Amino acid sequence: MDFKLTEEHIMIRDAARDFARTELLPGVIERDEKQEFPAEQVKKMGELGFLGMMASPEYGGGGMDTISYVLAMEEISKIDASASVVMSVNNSLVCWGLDTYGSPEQKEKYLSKLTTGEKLGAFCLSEPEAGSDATSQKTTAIDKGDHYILNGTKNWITNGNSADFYLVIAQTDREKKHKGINAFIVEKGWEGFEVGPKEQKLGIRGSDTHSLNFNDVKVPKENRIGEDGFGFKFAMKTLSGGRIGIAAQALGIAAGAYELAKDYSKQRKAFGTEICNHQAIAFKLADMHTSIEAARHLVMKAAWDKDQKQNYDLSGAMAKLEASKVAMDVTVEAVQVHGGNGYVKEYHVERLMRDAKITQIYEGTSEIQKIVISRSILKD
Ligand code: COS
Repeated sequence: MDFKLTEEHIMIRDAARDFARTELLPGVIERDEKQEFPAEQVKKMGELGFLGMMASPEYGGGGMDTISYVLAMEEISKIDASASVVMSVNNSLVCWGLDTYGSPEQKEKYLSKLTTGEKLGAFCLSEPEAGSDATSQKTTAIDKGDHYILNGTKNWITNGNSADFYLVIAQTDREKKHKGINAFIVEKGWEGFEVGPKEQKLGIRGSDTHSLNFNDVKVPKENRIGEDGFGFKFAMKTLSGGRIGIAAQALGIAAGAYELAKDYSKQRKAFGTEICNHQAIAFKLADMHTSIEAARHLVMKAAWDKDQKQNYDLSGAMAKLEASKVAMDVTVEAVQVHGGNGYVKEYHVERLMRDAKITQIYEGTSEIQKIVISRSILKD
């Protein structure tokens, strides 16, 4: 067992930390307030290789391991969780899905543009009536020979308006239930494809979340991913890895809030001394640090499992379940340590608290993670 990071890992982590501090921190409060997508910053993330970290170098990716990816995700999330969700979706749902299951032609045409940030991706599984119950897809893709006709609505889609390429899950044959589901690559601008209104959100307000409407959209057959009927497995496999990214995001939100609270406690004075000298505050910091370290071990273990080609459905679900809980607990405490200042925007912790909540919801709610975990531990 070796808990040491390699020099390369440290370099990647430090590069992400520098980027977050110099490029994302300025303006993060304003973007949150105005619900403004960090377009310029995302472009730079693409140029620096943060949008296709694990993808094959042959298609412009960084060819890095999952440990590198979660280290970078944590650093970006400490500062700006709206930017890190863009990074997470593009890396672990869209690029990974295409790299692993796409045809050489799909990789050439789509993946090579997504890894560099020239184009942005979105992953479209959720529907108004199919979020957790993912097999109940109402969106249909009817086979018309050399193409499919896509109809339906997708909800809460990250990068909804900013994306160029969308991986869309749809039902081709209802009788076959989940075995009749397919995944397709759909391009923005295709006839019949409309981006719906932007959601007004509690947190990650800089990311743009939209519903999408597909009205008789013609999708060429070569844009189906994998064999006929592979779509549900594709979604599940992809989300298993996505959950490691979101776990890293939650970890970063928690760690960012903790670092702010620790620094603040060393400066703020009450009753004649810095507040960190009061046990009431010091014990909070001790609890925060301990729970963050525990979550970090789960996140790293899940990333390691993935890198070692071991099954990571269970470890990824546990990492997401725990890290997202820690993100909620720690950010609430970070606001408390800041007292009145914690409740105002310029101290950042109130935003991190709002951002934390979504990590218990997207890419599988905490309740879904418990289904995955309990089924896994009970099966033998
Ligand atoms: N990898 C590969 N295949 C998987 C899988 C995984 N991680 N999880 C499930 N499957 C397969 C199953 O093996 C089964 O296929 P077979 O019939 O060929 O064996 C199929 O998918 C259906 O699985 P299951 O019967 O377990 O389906 P359920 O309806 O019970 O749902 C859960 C399973 C709840 C785990 C699934 O629906 C889920 O993850 N839901 C949440 C989706 C989500 O994250 N939504 C958020 C939107 S994305 S932001």
